Amino acid sequence: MRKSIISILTLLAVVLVVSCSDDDNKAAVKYKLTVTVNLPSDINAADVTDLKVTVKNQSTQEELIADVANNKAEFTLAGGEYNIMASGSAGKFAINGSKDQVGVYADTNISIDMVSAVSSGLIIKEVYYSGAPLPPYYVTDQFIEIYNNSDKVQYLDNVMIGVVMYMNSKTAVANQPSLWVDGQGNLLDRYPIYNYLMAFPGTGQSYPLEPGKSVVVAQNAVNHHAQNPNSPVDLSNADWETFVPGKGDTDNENVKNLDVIYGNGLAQKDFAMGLFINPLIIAKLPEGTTPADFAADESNFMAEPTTGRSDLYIMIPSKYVLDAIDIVDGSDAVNYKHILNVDDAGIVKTPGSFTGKSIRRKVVSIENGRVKYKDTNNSSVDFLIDQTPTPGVQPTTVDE
Ligand SMILES: [Ca+2]
Ligand SMILES: [Ca+2]
Ligand SMILES: [Ca+2]
Repeated sequence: MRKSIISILTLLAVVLVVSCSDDDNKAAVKYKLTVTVNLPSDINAADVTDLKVTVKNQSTQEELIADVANNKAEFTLAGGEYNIMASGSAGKFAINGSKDQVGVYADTNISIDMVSAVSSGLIIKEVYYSGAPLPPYYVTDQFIEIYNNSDKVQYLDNVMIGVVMYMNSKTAVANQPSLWVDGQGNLLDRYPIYNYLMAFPGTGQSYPLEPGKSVVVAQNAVNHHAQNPNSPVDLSNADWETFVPGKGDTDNENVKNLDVIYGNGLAQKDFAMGLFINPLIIAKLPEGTTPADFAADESNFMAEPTTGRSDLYIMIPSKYVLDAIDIVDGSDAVNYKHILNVDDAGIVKTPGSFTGKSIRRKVVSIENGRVKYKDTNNSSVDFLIDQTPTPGVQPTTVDE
């Protein structure tokens, strides 16, 4: 009896060894991925430097980087789904491109069309949107900080702030491919704004922002930490706040209010950013067009595709975007982009909600106290996640 048990165990062990090595063999199969990068037409190939391709395995998060030679980068990869990102620079231009959810289950060739961008003067330095640690449920302490990263005075007048619609409004499912696509499945070149579109008031040069200066825009300009010790911020000294009249929103009379330009049928009590997914843009219309003019033109509105809902969304053209961050929830297995590569070639994967943490742009240099932030139009590499919020405070050390 004992002997037969031992031989059964031995047999099991052999089976286990055999099946393990079988699995190892399967995992060991590798495929060749060749990525061809197509440079933007306005970029001279001779000016391009630091051209690299990064591939990231979506399940293991393993990352590989290869230099581009003769417009190609090659990888040897285990089978799986990959996010692929190409980046480089050409003088004052950052060039970027990406492709998500590329399945590599055989030798594979793909090409990426790159886009060029010059950093705008006004950038989003920091965003805190994730909510204070629970309990209690406390999410009114959100803020956005806008910084002048250029060497010239920039004007906040008529700069608009909006969250790009990131969910199916009928099912309330957030993490799914955007509905706002063309017949080929590509994101539209204008963005539907969720909830409220807000804008700075002013007549053109009413609100100058000097180089190296910032403004904090609070959802509510109050001392949140005093109201809820779990909230990391005191926003009572914010420069601006979002105030929606007639909805029971609070108004700190010492802090200037942004204008409400439009609220759609889902309009809430206040301008609220997404707690999990938060594709954020700041934009400015051409000289002479005010946000109110824009909102008076019905061709600038669209209903949500495919769901049959009639609520209209105001659509902000990509060409007017100053800065954008495609923030996704890193705890989701798969993430979807809502912002075009030309505005943000990457995504910021955050650890989720109710963390009391912000995301902040990396500091590339500090000269005579003047901070320069990284803005390659690729938030995957431009931002630090999981930061203790520092509204209105610029770092004193360089991040990279
Ligand atoms: Ca408010
Ligand atoms: Ca106020
Ligand atoms: Ca940017």
